[in-house]
Amino acid sequence: MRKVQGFINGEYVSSGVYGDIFSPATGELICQYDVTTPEQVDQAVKAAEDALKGPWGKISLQERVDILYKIADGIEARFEDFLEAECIDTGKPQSLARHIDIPRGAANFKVFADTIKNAADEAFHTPTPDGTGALNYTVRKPKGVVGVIGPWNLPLLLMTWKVGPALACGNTVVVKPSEETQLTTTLLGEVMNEAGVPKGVYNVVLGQGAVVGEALITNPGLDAITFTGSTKTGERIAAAAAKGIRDSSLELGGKNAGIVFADCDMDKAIEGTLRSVFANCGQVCIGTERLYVERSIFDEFVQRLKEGAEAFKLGASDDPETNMGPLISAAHREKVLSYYKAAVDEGATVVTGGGIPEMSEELAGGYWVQPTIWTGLPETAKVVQEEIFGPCTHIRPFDTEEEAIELANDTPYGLASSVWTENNSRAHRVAAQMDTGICWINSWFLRDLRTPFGGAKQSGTGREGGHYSLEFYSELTNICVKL
Ligand code: NAD
Ligand code: 6OD
Repeated sequence: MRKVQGFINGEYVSSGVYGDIFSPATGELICQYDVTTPEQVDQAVKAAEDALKGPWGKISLQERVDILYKIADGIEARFEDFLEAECIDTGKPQSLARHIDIPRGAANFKVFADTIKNAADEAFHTPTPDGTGALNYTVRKPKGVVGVIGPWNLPLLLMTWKVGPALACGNTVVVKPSEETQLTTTLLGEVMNEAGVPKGVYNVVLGQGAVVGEALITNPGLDAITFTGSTKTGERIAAAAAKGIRDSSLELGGKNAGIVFADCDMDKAIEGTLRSVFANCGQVCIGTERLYVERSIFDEFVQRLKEGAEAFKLGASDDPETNMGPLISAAHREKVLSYYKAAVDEGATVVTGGGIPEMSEELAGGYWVQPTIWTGLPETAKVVQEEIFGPCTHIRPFDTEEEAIELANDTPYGLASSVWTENNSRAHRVAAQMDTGICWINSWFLRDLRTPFGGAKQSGTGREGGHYSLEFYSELTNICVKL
């Protein structure tokens, strides 16, 4: 059986206390991880503090950039190892992780190496009463030790999305991956050593959020906390960060809407919506769980989405035919199934799915659910209001553009939205009125890592990506020179 250990000061460490990891695909015990003790969390933070004072704090920007490129090269060189680890942990199809999770793991280091290398900082010539003036310019410095806490849905992608810019800005990190998915975060320790990252710059602690996560976020040695996960945990992170006035970046939950106008390209809208609802078995924070479709095309759209949903091939991650995996855990399946039941209890028409699929004997113990579509519910229904994080969506007809915008925005969340129309004016007009951090027009999850990413309302605070990440991961000193 696989064993996973925390990574502190450049070495894998043991505590002798183990936690279990079960395969999402089969339900079998597949891995044991070494639960990091509170003393080891302190050691990890201390190692990160010391590394800031050591060689990492002294190397040139170019050397740091070169190291970030070596980390990216290291991930690419061990692509198949990362792919296998990510798919064992999550059960997701290799066909998905091969094109999204692992390449983004490498890209997150390259992009932020380029961003920091090309960052231009401000300078101002300031008039003074004596006429000689002053020059103001800014020096960018690391914030210090950054705590990085991630979820289980895109483990490598979302962890490196934070670690890449944090290291680019010269910080050191202590990472706590989700207790469900730790393989790629710990494997990255080997790549860090091979790339010449000094000891203590990248540390990993393992365990439950309520225990090991708490020990990390309450450690006064952290200078900032960057978090991706649920809104509920985000509130706890923000409260912990407030002690000591530490900065936090919070990328949280969503209840994302898609608006489909009658003038859309139907083939593209169906193809894109099948991805936005069902990719990663619906476990994507930017996924579409509410669809508003113009009445004249409603029946056709529902029928075609149903056909697409029923064509998904659920199966083992290494089967090239598989394009949908299981949910992450037994507990998460219970949660998703409770929403499937709530939809029926509240009077939904179940267009497709709604239960547990029949799987082969080998996979029968896994956490599988059917891709599911509902219609006919009021906006007040639980499955229309609350984030489910499963392969499901509710579809409702609308009659006017104004009505669609109002329905889409009527949620406490504000992460992502998508608009499907071939009318350019309408596309831009509607997108600009979406109360979300990102709005895709005729696309979904099309990413340019230089752009701001984050959530409005209860979907988070702050933006990361491109120079927005540099703002979070650096401390600025303005230097004012009297001339
Ligand atoms: P979660 O909030 O339960 O856990 C996220 C991480 O926080 C885990 O590592 C967990 O161990 C840790 N944690 C939990 N309690 C903690 C505490 N008290 N102190 C410190 N750490 C603690 O979220 P999840 O179930 O892993 O992920 C699913 C959620 O994440 C969904 O709501 C989804 O929308 C959200 N998400 C958001 C984004 C985004 O970019 N906005 C991306 C992915 C997932
Ligand atoms: O693409 C990204 O940078 C990003 N943060 C995606 C988030 C996906 C949520 O599950």
